[in-house]
Amino acid sequence: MTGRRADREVAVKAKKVRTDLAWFGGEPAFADDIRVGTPNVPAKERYLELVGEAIDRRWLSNLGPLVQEFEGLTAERTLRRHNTATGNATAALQVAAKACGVTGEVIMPSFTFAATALAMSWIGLTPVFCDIDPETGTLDPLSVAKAVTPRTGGILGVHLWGNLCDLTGLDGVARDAGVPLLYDSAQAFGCRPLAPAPQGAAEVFSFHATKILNTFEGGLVATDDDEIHARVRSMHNFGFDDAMEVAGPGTNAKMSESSAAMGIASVECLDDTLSTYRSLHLRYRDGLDEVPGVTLIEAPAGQTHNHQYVVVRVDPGAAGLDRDRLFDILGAENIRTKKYFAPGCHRMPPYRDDAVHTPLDLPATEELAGRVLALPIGLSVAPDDVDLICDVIAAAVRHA
Ligand code: T4K
Repeated sequence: MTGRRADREVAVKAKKVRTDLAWFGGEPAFADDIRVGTPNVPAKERYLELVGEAIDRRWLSNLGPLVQEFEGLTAERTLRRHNTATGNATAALQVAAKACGVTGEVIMPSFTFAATALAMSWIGLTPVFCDIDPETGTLDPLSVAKAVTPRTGGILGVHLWGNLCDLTGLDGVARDAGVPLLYDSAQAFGCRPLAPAPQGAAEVFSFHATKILNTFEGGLVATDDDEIHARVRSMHNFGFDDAMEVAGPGTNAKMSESSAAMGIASVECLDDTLSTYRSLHLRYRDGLDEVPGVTLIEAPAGQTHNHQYVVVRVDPGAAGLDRDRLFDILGAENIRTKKYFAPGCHRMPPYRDDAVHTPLDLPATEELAGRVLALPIGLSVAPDDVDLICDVIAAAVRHA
């Protein structure tokens, strides 16, 4: 037995193992909501200092000094040659797709946050949904290869929950198809392959309030390609060239100085944040170890991970209750979980009523979408909170 495990058992004994549940009339485990997605604010004073300087400078947007500094700092984490900060990841996906020359149909997973698909549809591209690896939740290269047609104009992988896609497999499919490969890395800041691997023409990160590193709203396009980078720089800033003349198509996808201030303050202490997430993740692993039918989805080998999401898979046969029932039971305890990501995009309007998107045979997607539940994690979640959440889950399974 590990030292930490022994400590935990002592703590659990001292605390009284839960037998009652609010769902059945007991007192809620938490007086106030404990939520997935509560924003991290690891360095409020530093943020206020930086944003104060921006206000005094009277330079609040349009590629100001804080945005430039933030872009430089993120390069240490993305390990890409070029980084362009944006107002959010949805706009960044659109700029990246345009800058990479994606046209027509884009092959992508259905099992992702809706923004992946909606960002593409909004710029006139057609998502074509493929199935995923049932263990990692990421795009299955075999499913992608089968979906390639002459209409395919790009492939968009999603590093779901920070789990990197099969980089080599997807690179091979994209090369065979002769189309650009992009990655939606919205959930994968801090997740990099340990060995060199092809990482696509461009990738996009999110710094939304709920992400491990947030800039209130924010995103980033990262690429190693000089020409793609030049197009991204121009397109995210109204199509301006270096002389500030409109030289091509563009939009406004710029990050503000206020967002960059939050980003700088947060990235400066990112190592501590990552370490907190890692230890909370391990604590969940210990706490759920012996709960039948509730399995923590583990980080794949061969990469660094941010542990931004703690996702469990609920197998009703072994747990005696399904994911939706567990969601309700936890909600009654003021534990606000999220069904990340259900339903699959192909089952959402505007896709579900469109013959291109449905009916689709995506068995791994349907299975995971019906079983996964994201549990609270973040700088506002204490180790004791994790113990209590695990105890509630264990009690729910015992009751079932
Ligand atoms: N691609 C992927 C794969 C993505 O995951 C995302 C975003 C994108 C693209 C697009 O990135 P952005 O354009 O947003 O940069 C949330 C986030 O809004 C969304 O950014 C994120 N993915 C997604 C996974 O999670 P919802 O619909 O779950 O948000 P909501 O309002 O239910 O909030 C989630 C939880 O966070 C709740 O428990 C409430 C809590 N919360 C939220 C906010 C904003 C707070 O406690 N405080 C807050 O300020 O999408």
